[in-house]
Amino acid sequence: MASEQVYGVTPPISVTLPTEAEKRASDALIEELRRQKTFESPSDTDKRHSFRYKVLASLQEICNEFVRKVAREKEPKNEILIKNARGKVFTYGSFRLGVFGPGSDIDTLIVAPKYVTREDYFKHFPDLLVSMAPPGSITDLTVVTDAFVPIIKFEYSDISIDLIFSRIIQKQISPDFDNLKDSSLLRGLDEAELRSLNGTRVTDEILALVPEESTFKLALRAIKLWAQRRAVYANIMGFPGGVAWAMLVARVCQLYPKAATSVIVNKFFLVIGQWRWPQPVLLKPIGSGPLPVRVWNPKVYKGDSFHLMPVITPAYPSMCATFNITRSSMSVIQRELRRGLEISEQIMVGKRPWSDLFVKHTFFTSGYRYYISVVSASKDKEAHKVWSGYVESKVRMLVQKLEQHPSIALAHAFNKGYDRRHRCKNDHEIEQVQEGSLEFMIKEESGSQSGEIEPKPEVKDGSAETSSPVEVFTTTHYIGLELEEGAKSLDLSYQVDEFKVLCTQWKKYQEELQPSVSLGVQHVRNFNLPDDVFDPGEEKPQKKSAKSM
Ligand code: 3AT
Ligand code: MN
Ligand code: MN
Repeated sequence: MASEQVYGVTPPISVTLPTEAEKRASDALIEELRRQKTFESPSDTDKRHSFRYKVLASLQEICNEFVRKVAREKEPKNEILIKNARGKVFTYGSFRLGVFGPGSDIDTLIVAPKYVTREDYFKHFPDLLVSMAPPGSITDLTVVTDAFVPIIKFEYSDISIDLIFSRIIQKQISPDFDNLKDSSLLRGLDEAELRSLNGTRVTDEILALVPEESTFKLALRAIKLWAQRRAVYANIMGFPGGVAWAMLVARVCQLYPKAATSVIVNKFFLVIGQWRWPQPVLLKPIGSGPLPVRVWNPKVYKGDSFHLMPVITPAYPSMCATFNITRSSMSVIQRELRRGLEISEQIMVGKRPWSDLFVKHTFFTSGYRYYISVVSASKDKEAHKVWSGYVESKVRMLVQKLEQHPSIALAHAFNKGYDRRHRCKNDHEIEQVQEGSLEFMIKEESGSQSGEIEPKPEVKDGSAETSSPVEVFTTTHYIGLELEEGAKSLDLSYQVDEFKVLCTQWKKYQEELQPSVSLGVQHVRNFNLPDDVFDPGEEKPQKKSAKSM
């Protein structure tokens, strides 16, 4: 008997083939995913898909021209080098994984020969891009040189592109160079370059490690939709991100190599919900490699032993994709996995529809009685991007401090921040906005998300208002609090102060951003939550009247 390939670090749990009922459940699931618009509408998907490949081909051409330009600049006499100068465009993210949806961007990576540096990339690529692409097709070009992964972002004929860069230590890129599997390609690279190559390497490994790609992709679409609806999708806020959810689904596919999509989704909730954390989820044994770089290992690195739900990337150097998970987010995730199991069990026996699985979260409607809001505010749009991004990346730290408070059982950070704009007439109004007031908020008209809005005509009311109104930008994060039974006091000033110190210690805050930005942290009762966190038809919690006692 020919032995079949075993995927993963243990033998499968079951190799049974799908039953008719399971196949029907898969069809119903795909039907529901369509209804929920996780696929592009079939009418124009082919057209758009071929258009995306045209955009990628154009980027490949621009990439080659860019490498040639650097070759000419650095080795003007080396004709052979210039003649063979080319780079290679790879993709990663949801496009590479095959779970591209209507709101997705295309995540792309440029790989260049060793004489091309990141500095060259940032110096030449943006201009070449604009001059080589069809006139007017490149918009919203943003260059972020000092990020964890340095990146150029833009829209190419309304397709969002994330473009990152790495060189490899080779004099030339051969015309048939088409994958990044070989770990020795990582030799001689700096950390940013390693991270840039990592996205594609991890995606490719995941795809290579699942027994049936099409089943994996459909199941992943379902789990991504579920995680987004239930607000447990967001790396930065302490939940798994796209890559981590993909690896979790991939592991379940390995354990049920022949199963139908519906079964994978159902078993996902079973297997991941009952996982014996902190045992890591691995798609293959953790490998060693040629570099003196850190590979995830809780026996060697104390820090790694604190990871609560480790999900480990398969490509060398293996890392934990879920190091952000906190005690609270873990219990929220587990609560959602239990819910998912309960509902999917009933779906599998025909007692409930798939739509029940994807019902929106109730974080604001019936989640908590007490919330904390974290408001980052700025008077300048550009400064606000920087400041709100930094504060967002620290909200998890506040969560961890709150978790330690004796009166708090759980501190649940909502997975997204709320961006708002306000128009203030004086310093007093600005202060109120900074402290969380929404009294001066500019109501965005639907359809004009970022368009400038005409200032309201000034109403002369006799009060002395000399300067013109200023616009204030805020981003607010909400943390729901579950109190310990019988908890009385809720003095969080120590935790809040520590958090503020943490944010305002930032060099960039001290040297550039202050005093045009600020940070406010407030208590909010559920009945005082702002209207805009509720969808039409959702019921806002009401204050219980004292008389009803
Ligand atoms: P979409 O379909 O685009 O919504 P996606 O999975 O492609 O889902 P992203 O485009 O946000 O998600 O991210 C693609 C990959 O880029 C995932 C991760 O490996 C990397 N990445 C994204 N954001 C960050 C970040 N802030 N730091 C490091 N890596 C990131
Ligand atoms: Mn993407
Ligand atoms: Mn992206």
